[in-house]
Amino acid sequence: MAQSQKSNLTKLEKALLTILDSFYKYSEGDSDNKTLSNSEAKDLINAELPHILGVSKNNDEASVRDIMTDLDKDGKMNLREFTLMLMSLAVACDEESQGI
Ligand SMILES: [Ca+2]
Ligand SMILES: [Ca+2]
Repeated sequence: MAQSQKSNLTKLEKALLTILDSFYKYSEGDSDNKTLSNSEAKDLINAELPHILGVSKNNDEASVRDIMTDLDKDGKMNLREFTLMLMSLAVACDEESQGI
């Protein structure tokens, strides 16, 4: 997308691009740049979601595995699984703010 188009984007459109940027920033840490490994997911969660989903650096990666949405059970999180995790988090945040 051209820079001139980007500046006209709505807040929600920018948020969607931020999700993509965040995914690829961390997914490209190893040879499989289309998925987040357990270690990449841990780095992403600690750096980008510390207030909503902070995982203690002292925790082993089992806690990250519990958070990861791994629908196809391949031990990695692809973009589809990542976005589903984020949407689940959004619903959880909404419910928490409403005291549900
Ligand atoms: Ca990767
Ligand atoms: Ca997976």
